[in-house]
Amino acid sequence: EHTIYLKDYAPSPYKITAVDLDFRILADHTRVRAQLTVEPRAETAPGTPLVLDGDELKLGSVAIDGAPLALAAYVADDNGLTIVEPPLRRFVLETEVTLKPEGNLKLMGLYRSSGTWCTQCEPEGFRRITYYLDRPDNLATFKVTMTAPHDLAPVLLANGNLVGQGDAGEGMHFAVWEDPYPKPAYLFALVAGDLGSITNSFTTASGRKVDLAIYCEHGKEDQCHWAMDSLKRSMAWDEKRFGREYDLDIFNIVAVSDFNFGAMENKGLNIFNDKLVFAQPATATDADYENIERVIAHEYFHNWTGNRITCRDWFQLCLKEGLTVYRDQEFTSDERSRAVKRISDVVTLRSAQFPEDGGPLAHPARPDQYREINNFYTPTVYEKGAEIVRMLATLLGEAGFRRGMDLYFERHDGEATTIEAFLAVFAEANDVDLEQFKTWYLQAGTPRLSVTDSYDAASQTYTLKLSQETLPTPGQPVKQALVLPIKFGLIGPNGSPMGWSEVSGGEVRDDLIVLRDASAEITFKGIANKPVPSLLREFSAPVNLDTNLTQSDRLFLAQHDSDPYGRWQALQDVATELAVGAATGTPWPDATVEGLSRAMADTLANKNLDDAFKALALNLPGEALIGRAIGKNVDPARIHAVRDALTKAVFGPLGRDLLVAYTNLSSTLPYAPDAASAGRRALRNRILALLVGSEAAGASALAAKQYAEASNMTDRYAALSISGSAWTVEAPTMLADFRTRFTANPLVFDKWLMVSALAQDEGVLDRIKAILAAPDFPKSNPNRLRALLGSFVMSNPAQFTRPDGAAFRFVTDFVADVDTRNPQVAARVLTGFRIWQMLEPKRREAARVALSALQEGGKLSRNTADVLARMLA
Ligand code: BAL
Ligand code: ZN
Repeated sequence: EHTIYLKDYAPSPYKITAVDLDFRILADHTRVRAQLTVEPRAETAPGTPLVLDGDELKLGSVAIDGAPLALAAYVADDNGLTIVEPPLRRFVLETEVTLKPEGNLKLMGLYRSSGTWCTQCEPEGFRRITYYLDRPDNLATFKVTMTAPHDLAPVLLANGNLVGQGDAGEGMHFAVWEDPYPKPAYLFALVAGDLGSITNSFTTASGRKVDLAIYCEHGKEDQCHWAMDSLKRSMAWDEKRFGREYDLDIFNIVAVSDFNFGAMENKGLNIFNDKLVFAQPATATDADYENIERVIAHEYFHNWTGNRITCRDWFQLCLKEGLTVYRDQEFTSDERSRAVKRISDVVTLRSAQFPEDGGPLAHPARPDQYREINNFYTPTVYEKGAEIVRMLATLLGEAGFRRGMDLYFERHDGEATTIEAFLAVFAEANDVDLEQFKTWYLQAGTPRLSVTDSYDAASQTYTLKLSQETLPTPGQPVKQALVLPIKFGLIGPNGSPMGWSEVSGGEVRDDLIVLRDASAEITFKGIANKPVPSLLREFSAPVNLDTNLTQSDRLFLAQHDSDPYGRWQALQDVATELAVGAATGTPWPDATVEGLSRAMADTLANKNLDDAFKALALNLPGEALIGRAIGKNVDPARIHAVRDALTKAVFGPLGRDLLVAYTNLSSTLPYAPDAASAGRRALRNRILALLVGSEAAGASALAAKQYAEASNMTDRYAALSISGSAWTVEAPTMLADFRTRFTANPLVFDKWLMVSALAQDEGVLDRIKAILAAPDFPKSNPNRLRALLGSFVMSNPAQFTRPDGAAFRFVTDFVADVDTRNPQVAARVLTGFRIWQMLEPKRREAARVALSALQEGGKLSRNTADVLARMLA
């Protein structure tokens, strides 16, 4: 199988500078005529062929400067079109191809979703529309003419500005769009369909009025207002925080129901998975609202970090993705609670990225090879990529980071560039060396940071011994030391911060230790009492931290750390140690469980902590996280049982407090999506989960009551998922009710699918099979498939890994089937197996057998074959 290497990067011998596309869209096919202005590079030798990418295109004609090419002058095959001996001067290449968007179930290139024609071109979809240099370093201006039947497609949209439109006779009409900003083909988009819309406008800091519109299926316009509000706030925030203004007169968003990604940042025409647009209180949860806000912001922020400055090649994907995730995280932090956002992001990182980084699919944030680039839209590229940018901001400080960003925009606007160029602007703007820091982009694996402390009363000296280690990952047996920014504080016995008179042995700046070597020993002088260290505040580096802190030190931190993340982490650490012990044969000390229980009660009662924080704190680490803390020979069913038992032991004694708090948090106010209201609901629903989880008397009936009486989807869905997960006696009736209550809404159907997939009882697999086998199950829609299968493999470890291997076989059969329609969805679901080598022998063997059978079955897409090969390597 063909592997592509970063070291082989070379510019194309030709560049395409201008693109003129003419789409004739008909009910059963689309004809695309492309006029590409092509120029050889100065150094291109005569006779160098022009090799254009193409995938599943039906070629009609080829001409250069208006003259049809003889058959011998070009070769069209499965991979594209080669012009054997193009002129060594500027010329116009004209091609005509026919597409079948109606049968395009891969959802890459031009396809139809509920009748609407739309496109997805990142990373390599444009080659499914026309022959092209489908690589991000070719920047061209685009002019697009679309002609389509007026009745099927009254709305015709493409990138940039609308420069013409009119009647085209015979029931057809046309529109002409021009994008003045040169762009790579992956940012191309068009939409043609019968759509409704809402409109608004935004005036930029320099006074440019931008017309905003969100397009959607007729009848859903009412559900787009939150997305519009989020867009306007994003535009204002990017001006204020990064000095970035929008640069066209129009910004359009289109919601479609069949989409592989969450959304796509096409220049001036973002296309969204409709689940990330539609929100109204009766059908969307607080989490949906926050997600919509985040993704609207993310795609908008790409206009500068991604579109104005793009990637030279796909190895640099995290140049735009990691940076843009960092920017959207900062947006959410500014709009909502910074501490809550940080903790939530840490949870996501640990549950999605750490398992990737510690398993067979581990890869650097900037990979140096791939077989299928679609498989690299990963938590490592996105979330670890954002952590790397965050560490840069921590090391340089806010002002230093902004200086670097300003220089980045100034220097690289209009370019396709690299991680090296990105780091260079920060180094230059701050006069620092980032050579070692760059290793974060090149090295896979989650480092382990070990810290032990000691105190000498006689000399009033306190010492921290730090060391770091990163275990080998596929293809990288030897690891370098990384630059670790470690935010910290020392806390005195009375809970107050402690200072020191002198520090030596390492790089310490105020509240930041920077560890650059494999180890360091840092000594603080003038310390009158033994402190408790709060380490890695704000989770300032994406590492696994090991310390010599005792459980009572942690309980102390849970009470006294001024860093909310630190408090939250301390509670997590106490619980993790208890759960790991119990799952591996060390019964938990009752005193520690009681201590944790009291700490949880104090957290609940604390008037200085906000509800959203409490909702995160009053929770035990997830099963997957406990499994990773154990590390090998993992038995997920045992972990599930231990976690249930720990929930009862810790929260059972708090039953009365929890019930009182639950009642006090009730609200009769109409639903509002703001952070404070959402936090209140989050805490109340967390408490409900604890009551049900600790089997408090009447708890399952209380959940059923909340479900029945809920006035919004957040409360209804919480009650449903809590009951469904525990599979309470009321759960089946609630699920049946939910199904009929929302029959007409596919996005709510996804919630039903998710709850169905996450039930913790042994009947879950058979129910999933039955759901999938129903003749009307929409087997081509990515949202439906991810809701059912994605949730099951990623978030129901105990049932997915059942020891008889039945779930493994079911999932691999599913992957083989979906792979024939949509390889991206198939490959993504398959990544759920990434934990297989950590399992205990029986489950491990069952997983290996299922994976091997899938491989032996043959005929897999490149996407799925690539994941599978790495999984079994
Ligand atoms: N560029 C693909 C979708 C996203 O990350 O915004
Ligand atoms: Zn992105």
